[in-house]
Amino acid sequence: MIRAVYPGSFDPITNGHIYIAERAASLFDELIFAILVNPQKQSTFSVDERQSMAREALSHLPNVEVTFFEGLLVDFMRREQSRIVIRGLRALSDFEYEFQLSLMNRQLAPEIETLFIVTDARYSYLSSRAVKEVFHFGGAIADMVPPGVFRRLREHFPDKSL
Ligand code: COD
Repeated sequence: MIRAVYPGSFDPITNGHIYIAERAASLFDELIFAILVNPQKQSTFSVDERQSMAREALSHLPNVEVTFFEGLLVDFMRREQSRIVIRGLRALSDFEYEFQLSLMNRQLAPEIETLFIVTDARYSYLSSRAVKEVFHFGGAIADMVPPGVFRRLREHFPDKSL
């Protein structure tokens, strides 16, 4: 049984994240969608909100479990007995950060491997930050996020609702 972990901030989950989760879920027996709780970093949505949006958006994938973690990813991986980290790549600009992250994790835990899944062209411009910014300035984001996230954004920022 091979279990992989797809970690991220997912603040909030977007259609790009869903695409990567779908592809990873088709490759492994189990996929843990792991949301980072970072007390040092202000997030737009609480961990409970991020979890519930992700659970709703990934409910069509029976082998995906949504959870959260604090602290080092490698410690979480060891607790979950997984050696595979999944990350998504959009463009060359992602590469430097992802490369650094993966080498740092390998330094901390040599048994862990990072696997990259290339996004679909439809989602190559999508990020959680950009979605929130577009929404904030009144742009249309309904095609970029699942319906539950759109709804939560409207609840979170009622004065910005389209
Ligand atoms: N299409 C495809 N993939 C996408 C898209 C898209 N449109 N948007 C984002 N992605 C990918 C990202 O490239 C990333 O691989 C993943 O989805 C998650 O993205 P984010 O932005 O939600 O998550 P990050 O980059 O903030 O996650 C960083 C971690 C939480 C993994 C990292 O900070 C971490 O492991 N922290 C724990 C502390 C630790 O262990 N530190 C040591 C390593 S430095």
